[in-house]
Amino acid sequence: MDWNNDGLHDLLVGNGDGHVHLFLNRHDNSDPILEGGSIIQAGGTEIDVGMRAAPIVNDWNEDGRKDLLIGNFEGTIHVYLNEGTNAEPDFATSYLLVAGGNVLDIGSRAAPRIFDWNDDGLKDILIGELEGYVYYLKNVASNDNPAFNRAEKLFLKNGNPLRFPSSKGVPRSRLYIADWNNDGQNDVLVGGVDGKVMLFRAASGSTYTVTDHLNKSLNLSVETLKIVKKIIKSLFI
Ligand SMILES: [Ca+2]
Ligand SMILES: [Ca+2]
Ligand SMILES: [Ca+2]
Ligand SMILES: [Ca+2]
Repeated sequence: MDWNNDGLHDLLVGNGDGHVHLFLNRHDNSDPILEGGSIIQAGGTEIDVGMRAAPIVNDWNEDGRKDLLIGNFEGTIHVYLNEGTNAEPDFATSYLLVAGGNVLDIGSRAAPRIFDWNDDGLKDILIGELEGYVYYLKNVASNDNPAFNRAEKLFLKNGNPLRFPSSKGVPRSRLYIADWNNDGQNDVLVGGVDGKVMLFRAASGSTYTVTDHLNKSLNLSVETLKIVKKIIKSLFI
């Protein structure tokens, strides 16, 4: 993520207290050296989404300027549209994401990702949350003015909902989407509170349809990745 458009990757960090911290890279991309850090503001005051800020950067309204979407402990997602430039983002106000005619409330600890899940050319949202599930918000409008029906859970081929299991209380799913095994189908990586990462893999040659409303044929199976715990832990602290 290049916050100030200088070609150097920067770091944006959501904090437990609801703030979003920016650390600008003042060196290069092969050996980043980060500046001390500042708290992102909107309307002249520090952004505060309550608790457990989970920010993502995306040009939400497709006006060519990066915007900010922030999930939080309340289970909502705040949208901050950039009224400045890409080099100097500036935010005034925010609104809460709506789905199915109501303010989206996924429960708790909303951790969103933006991705065109059903491959129809419209960006969708996938959301991790407190209970370890992954919710899908299908964009039924446009890319410059997205609109969503109610959130649906992702399901596995066995009919169970995709969920990060955890022996340490609430799982707190956080996800990333990538074609992990390079078979041309998107897979889902989910991290949880215990520091582990699970891979939910779309099997090749699948004839299974997850659910009709997902409008996507996927055969999801699960593998636990034996990734060194201390490395993964550093990503989710
Ligand atoms: Ca930069
Ligand atoms: Ca924008
Ligand atoms: Ca889509
Ligand atoms: Ca794949």
